[in-house]
Amino acid sequence: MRRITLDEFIIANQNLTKNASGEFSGLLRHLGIASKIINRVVNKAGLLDILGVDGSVNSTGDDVQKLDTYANDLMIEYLKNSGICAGVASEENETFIDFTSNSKIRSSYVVVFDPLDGSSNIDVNISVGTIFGIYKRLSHEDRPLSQNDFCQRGNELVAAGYVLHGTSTMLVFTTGDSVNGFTYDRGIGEFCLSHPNMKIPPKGKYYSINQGYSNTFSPNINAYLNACASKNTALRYIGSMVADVHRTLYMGGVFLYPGTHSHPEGKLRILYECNPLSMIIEQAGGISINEKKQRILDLDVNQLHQKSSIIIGSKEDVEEVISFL
Ligand code: P6P
Repeated sequence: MRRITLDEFIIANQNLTKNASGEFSGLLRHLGIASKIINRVVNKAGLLDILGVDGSVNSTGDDVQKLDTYANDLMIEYLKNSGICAGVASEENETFIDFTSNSKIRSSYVVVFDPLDGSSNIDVNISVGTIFGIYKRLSHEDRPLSQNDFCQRGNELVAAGYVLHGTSTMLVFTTGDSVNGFTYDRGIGEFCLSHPNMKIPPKGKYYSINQGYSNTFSPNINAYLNACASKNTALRYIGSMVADVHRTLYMGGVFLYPGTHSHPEGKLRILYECNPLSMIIEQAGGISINEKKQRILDLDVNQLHQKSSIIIGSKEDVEEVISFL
């Protein structure tokens, strides 16, 4: 049986979601187009002299990979030219970008994204991905955007998703009622529904953490790690959050990035890493909290690049971690 495409799915469900506007559906479609173009370049990066660092450092101190810059520029261009996005906030940009200031754009939505999460893995051909979240703007459509349009709690997201460039390329997103996965079919150039209504197993067999920092984790986290070791629990850690969380969604388990000496509040950014992935995992039946046991989606966001610790995954696995906190 023919699989339905992303466009067909969006149109078929446009009447079901609370954001039924065609504008919102158009935004999802444009994110799909930008992802296909990023995918084309990611898949032949070694042939394009587009690997490696471009010599700059981003707003959170990470070396910017050439492909980061490419993916970032592309996401900004496609979302701006869509005419249905009021502005964006990206990991790669210090401040947000207001598309309305010099054009007729009067969109109700803004998009936050990490254009290529895990990009330090690009040169060694390990999975990377784009993470995005969509909010309704708070400011009036006749007014310029402000930082408040972006610094919204995760539970205000109207949609969240990611595109994972791995052995296959998958787009996984939710609009708040279910999580659906689409696999990219290069033969027809379309994302096709391959994983409808994804649910995270209540418990998995992997925990995922950069154990190399264990001498800087809290005693509670180390007590949990010792318990994992005593049960010979398997560890899987890719160093690309989008890939580690996707495996956790699909197979169950828990991903942890606790506070460390270099990142006491945690390293991962709330706006465009923790919140979108937390919405996905919660919609799939999982839990996502910080090391203080606060729900990630409830955290106040005061800065675009604000960081948090995160413990995200299967209900039973996260509850086990909570028992050590
Ligand atoms: P560490 C990638 O740079 C990233 O932002 C996430 O994708 C990933 O989970 C994390 O950092 C890896 O950090 O400190 O383990 O190298």
